Amino acid sequence: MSVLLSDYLYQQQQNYAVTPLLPEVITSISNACLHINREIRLGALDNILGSAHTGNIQGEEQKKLDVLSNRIMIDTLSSNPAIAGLASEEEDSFVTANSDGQFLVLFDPLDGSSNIDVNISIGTIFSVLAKPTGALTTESFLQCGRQQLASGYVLYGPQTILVLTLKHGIAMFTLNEQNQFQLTQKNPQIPATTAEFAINMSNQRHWQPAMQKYIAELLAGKTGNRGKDYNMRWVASMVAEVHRILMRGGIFTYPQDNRNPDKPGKLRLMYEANPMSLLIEQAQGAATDTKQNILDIQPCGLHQRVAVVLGSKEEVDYVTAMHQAN
Ligand code: AHM
Ligand code: MG
Repeated sequence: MSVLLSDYLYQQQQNYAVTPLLPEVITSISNACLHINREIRLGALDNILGSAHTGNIQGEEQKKLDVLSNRIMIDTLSSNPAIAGLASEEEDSFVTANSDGQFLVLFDPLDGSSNIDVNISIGTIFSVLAKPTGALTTESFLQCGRQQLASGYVLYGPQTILVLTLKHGIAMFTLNEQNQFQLTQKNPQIPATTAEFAINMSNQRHWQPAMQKYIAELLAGKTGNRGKDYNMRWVASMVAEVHRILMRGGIFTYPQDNRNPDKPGKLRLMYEANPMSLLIEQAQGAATDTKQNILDIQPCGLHQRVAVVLGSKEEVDYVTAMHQAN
């Protein structure tokens, strides 16, 4: 018998001490993603490709679909009374939703923006936190990744796939013909070793020495000290890279580079690194910023950037140790 997202959420409530109303928050997120999915599938037919001719707080050009997805997330989630506040990669500051809400939702509404117009996999990434008591402020959101109650992503690829953790393993759902998320895989385990890496090689000249040395070792192949040939993939959509790693292992990194010392890495801690790191840990992988476990970083800003290394545990431990030896 098929298990739908609603069945799975009910089972989680029966089997574990899931925070009351958290399943409803996940349902709202999935409803928003179903709406985003419909828009993406229409593409040029709905005149939603191309630039919005606006920029976000991080100075990045916004696509029409970035703006639309952000709007859909905010409108859908604000209508759930359990949600107190929202933080989005595309918003300057947090958005107040419902004064009696108990949850905060943080999201990258459409990750992989450079792939939107070329029909390559993109996704929505989300993270759910409990709202601390008292007035809603930026500080309410600045909780370390380990405090997340749930996280996940929806991958808009050849299939639309929701991957979710409520911190009791991972569940993967595929969008079925009835437009419902149907459970298709439970608790994938990332193999501890791998021979596949993902990094944007065009930035090589900007990397720090430890990352230079690590990637050189991988490129040396069988005859180098790692003793095996490595394969490389780079989709330029973190959602697609993390999905591949959950399915068959691998290591993904967007490292710190020397171009902007004030910005350690490109990816955002609250909207990308934390939710993905929780999923990776729930699947027996590891995630660091080359210095510490990403989930232990105490955030200092909503849009904080961080270096990311995640995936197969032995490989992540190896590259992290190399950085510490430096
Ligand atoms: P975005 O949130 O603006 O789409 O940026 C994040 C994306 C990640 O999905 C991906 O890993 C990375 O940026 C790709 O960057 P690059 O284009 O430098 O390879
Ligand atoms: Mg992103």
